[in-house]
Amino acid sequence: MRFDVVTIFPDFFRGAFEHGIIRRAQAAGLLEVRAHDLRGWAAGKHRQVDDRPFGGGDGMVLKPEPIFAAVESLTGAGEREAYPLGTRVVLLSPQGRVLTQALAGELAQAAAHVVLICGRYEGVDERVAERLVTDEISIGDYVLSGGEPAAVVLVDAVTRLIPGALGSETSAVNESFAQEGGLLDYPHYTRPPEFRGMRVPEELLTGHHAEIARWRAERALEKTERNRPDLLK
Ligand code: 9D3
Repeated sequence: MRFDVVTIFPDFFRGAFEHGIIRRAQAAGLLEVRAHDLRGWAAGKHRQVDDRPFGGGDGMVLKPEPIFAAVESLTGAGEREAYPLGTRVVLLSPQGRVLTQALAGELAQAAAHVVLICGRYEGVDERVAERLVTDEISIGDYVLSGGEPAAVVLVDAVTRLIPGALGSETSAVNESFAQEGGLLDYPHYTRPPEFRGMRVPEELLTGHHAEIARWRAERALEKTERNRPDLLK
């Protein structure tokens, strides 16, 4: 699987893909991730990537020409219908559908090449969404300054679902259950059995598997009721 991130802040991604599972998946040849400077596709002496909005208003809008040139050079096509099979062009924007574990799974399964376009606060010329974008995606209902943090989140969530990217395949299956209508995780403890007056729950020290399972199920339900009552609906 290949990710190409198109951004006006390529330095934001320095180090972002050099840790943990993303690094391992790249080393194993399962994944390639590159961040590209949108300015490299901008024309003219000033390499201008943005301009003032028609109709007025604050701030600047990302111009269509450099983004079309970027997508054309990365996919070989200048319109959605002509992309090679398995190509997705994602616009990260607050107007997108919200990223879920199910959507991450769909991308991991169906996509071989994902181009991620990072928007900025002021916006992206709508003709990009109209002609180029296959998926407009948000990572949640809060305001970011741009799509860059969202691109890192998406690459992380999708990469862990690429077959072979995780140590064990079972953990990905368990996790997707835990966030798609299941419960939140139960609390975890390790040594020492007492730390600053806080004791590890007795049930976990007994070695009785049925009692441990019951304790974990109860605590998971308790935590879900407290932090994510929406998941119990
Ligand atoms: C004034 C209206 N705002 C839209 C709701 C403007 C606006 C806010 C933030 C326009 C762009 C942005 C920058 N954010 C992103 O590009 C972004 C984002 C986000 O802000 N939240 C969650 N997911 C994403 S993905 C890209």
